[in-house]
Amino acid sequence: MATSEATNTKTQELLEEESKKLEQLTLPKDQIMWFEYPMQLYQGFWRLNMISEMVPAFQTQFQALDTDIILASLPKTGTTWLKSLLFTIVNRKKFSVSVNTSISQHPIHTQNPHELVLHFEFEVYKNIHRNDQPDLTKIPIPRLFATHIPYSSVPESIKTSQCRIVYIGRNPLDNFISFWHFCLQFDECKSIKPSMEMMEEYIGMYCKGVFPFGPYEDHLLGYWKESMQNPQKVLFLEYEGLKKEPKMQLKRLAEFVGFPFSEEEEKGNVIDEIIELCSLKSLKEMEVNKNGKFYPWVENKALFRKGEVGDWANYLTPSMAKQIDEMQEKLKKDGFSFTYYQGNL
Ligand code: PAP
Repeated sequence: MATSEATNTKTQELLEEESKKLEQLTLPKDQIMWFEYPMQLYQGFWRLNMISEMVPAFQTQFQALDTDIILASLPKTGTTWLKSLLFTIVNRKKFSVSVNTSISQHPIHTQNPHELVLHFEFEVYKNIHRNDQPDLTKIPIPRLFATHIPYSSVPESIKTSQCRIVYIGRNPLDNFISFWHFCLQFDECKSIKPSMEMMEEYIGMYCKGVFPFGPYEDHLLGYWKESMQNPQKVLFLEYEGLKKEPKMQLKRLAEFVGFPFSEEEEKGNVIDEIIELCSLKSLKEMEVNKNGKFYPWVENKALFRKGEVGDWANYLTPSMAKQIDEMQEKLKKDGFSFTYYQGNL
């Protein structure tokens, strides 16, 4: 059997096995809607139906290289920001960030960060339904990829190879508010008139883990535990930490991915220039992010909102905030608490 046929059969088998398991579950078997998008429980997390074929294809077909760098996150925790930082750090010899050279030639000016670092389950495997396997041989090394899939479900080769994973976590209150605003920007949701009742309903789902790639605590703890047991494999970053101490966090990131800043670079302006180039203000003003559209269902500009820590306080009632904040208690039971977000309820 040809390799591609064999991998397609494996993908098919995995899909069938999962649908049998789902039939036996007492949990909701039917699809549940997250805004206008149906999703189903798959291997313990909520998978959007739009990626139902891409996920098993990624799981069965992807072969990690030791040099790969994989960014992992829940949606709305700082993925776009980290993609821009990672791409800029790793490629700084090829694409200078110095203001003395023509900075506008940097790819970040013409491509949204999601285009520069592709998500496995949305982009890399998107044509798999046509049996069209991606050709990953042309991607420059180190290959940069991203995923929202929880650690327990990433392909074996990611776990067993020497490739590195950078995870970004964010406090659940701001994560929910960011998610809420983002989803209302989907083309399909523009006619929705949001109300407090609707927000309450979505908070209920979010807290039960019923949202794309949730549950929240399983996702965060899965990667965090791996980062504790295997610190050379997974680097755990916090959105709030990147906001508070960007320089220090960038140094950690660059070192972890094998592109440390030299003494000369540290003395010069390189780190500050990367921070500036990838800042929310800078990305927001770029033409590609003001008027472009990378994902078919949403405009690029929806990816850049306020980028503030504590913005939840402008939207949530005290009881809503308390409900979401209880998720931090779940994290504490497993020994996790945010370093940079103490919460102030
Ligand atoms: P994604 O999962 O759709 O890629 P993601 O990038 O993880 O979304 O999260 C978007 C959040 O990051 C938004 O937060 P907010 O809604 O609270 O404002 C967005 O504004 C913020 N963000 C995007 N780019 C940056 C950046 N360069 N610096 C800081 N925050 C950013």
